[in-house]
Amino acid sequence: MNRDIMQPITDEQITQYEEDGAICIRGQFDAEWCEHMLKVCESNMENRAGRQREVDNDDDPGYFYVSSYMSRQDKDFEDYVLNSPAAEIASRLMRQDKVRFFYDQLFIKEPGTLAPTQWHNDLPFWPFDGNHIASVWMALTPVSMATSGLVYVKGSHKWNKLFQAITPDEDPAFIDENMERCPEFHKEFDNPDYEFLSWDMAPGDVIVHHPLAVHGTGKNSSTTQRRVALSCRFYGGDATWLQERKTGFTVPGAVESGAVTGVMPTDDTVFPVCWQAS
Ligand SMILES: O=C(O)CCC(=O)C(=O)O
Repeated sequence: MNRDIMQPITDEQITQYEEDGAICIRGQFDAEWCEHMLKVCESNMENRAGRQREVDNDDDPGYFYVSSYMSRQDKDFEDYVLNSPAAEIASRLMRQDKVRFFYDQLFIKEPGTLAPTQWHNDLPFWPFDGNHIASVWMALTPVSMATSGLVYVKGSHKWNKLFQAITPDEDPAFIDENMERCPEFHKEFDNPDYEFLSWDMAPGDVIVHHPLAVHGTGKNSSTTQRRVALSCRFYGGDATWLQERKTGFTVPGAVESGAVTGVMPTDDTVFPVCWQAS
């Protein structure tokens, strides 16, 4: 399984990430990573390492499974976080010479799942502030808009807006009533005021997005194709802790390790360095 990126991240890709807030990067993970991590992610639905959320409504023939912090309990996820090319990709797109790990999150939508991923941006979910927090969302199955692929509002990271954090199960602990609910942008697909980005993806392709990029998905309309994606968040640069954020999101060990508002957390156990330039 490859540790280093398989081809350089280009200046054009960095500019695209900065301008659009999201970019699809292909061909950076070898087949062994893709096959191995698909198995690891699928078995997580059985062994349940990490912290789970799910949508399993009676009126939904599918099932939406979300797990976070698997890497704290499962060596295979830890190995991916620390030793796959994901951190280097994030680092280079953010023009950072070093990134730390924030958390990993798994999203599985069974065939026929009606539950969307509601339109949102990520920063309001987290006790963090800053621009240099990139999510690397890796497709482990074929993904298209029909199978609940992500759609982004191009350039929305520059609006400097925080929208209410809506978890898949709509946990009220996350919702800051002082924030605006994110508009339902699928109703704006024909509106020329917005441009939307989405990609058909093969296993091993990744989308990297900015913490303020607005994104969401529709249902998984396939009757046969499960959609599996692994999202890892890395930070550096201007990222700082924000204890006062109203969110149900807790980072195991963070406060005990001395994370304080306005300062980048640098505890090497809770937030290990995953990649740095040599
Ligand atoms: O995969 C999904 O449905 C949601 C992913 C997402 O919102 C994220 O990784 O930030």
